[in-house]
Amino acid sequence: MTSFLVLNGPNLNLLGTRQPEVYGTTTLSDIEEDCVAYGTEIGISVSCLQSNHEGELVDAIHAAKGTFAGIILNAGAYTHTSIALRDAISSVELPVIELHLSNIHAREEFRHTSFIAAVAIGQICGFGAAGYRLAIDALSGHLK
Ligand code: CA2
Repeated sequence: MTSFLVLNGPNLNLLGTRQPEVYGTTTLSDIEEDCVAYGTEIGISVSCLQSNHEGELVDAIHAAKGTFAGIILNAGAYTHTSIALRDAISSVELPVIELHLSNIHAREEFRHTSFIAAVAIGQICGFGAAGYRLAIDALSGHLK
């Protein structure tokens, strides 16, 4: 069975507990459960991981090679700073969808820059928690 990794970065463990006006009221556990359930519905095995640590995210991207057909990545604030994550994505040659809950282009200028975008197959942002299902569909469509 095709497997996808849903990888979430720093502070996303706080979803649903603070700043609901920006990030909504859905918790990360809700999102992860929904990704797994949606995967089951469409015949894709979905695994989820969250880390607040850049190196752990790099390790997870490396480890994905050979296990997962692709990665859905919400790198949080590392999106705007991390050459290490970008290099990790380039090195594994797996399709990656860059995902954000908020529309990063409609927010502060520093969020308009993504180090991930150039090595991702595409970016989904601004659709809140629903973006994760959109990303699963996009990744699965890309692999067909
Ligand atoms: O919109 C997104 O998904 C972001 O990746 C979220 C990051 C932000 O730095 C990116 O620019 C856009 C921040 C995640 C912080 O999540 C929180 C959730 C609840 C309370 C506080 C932070």
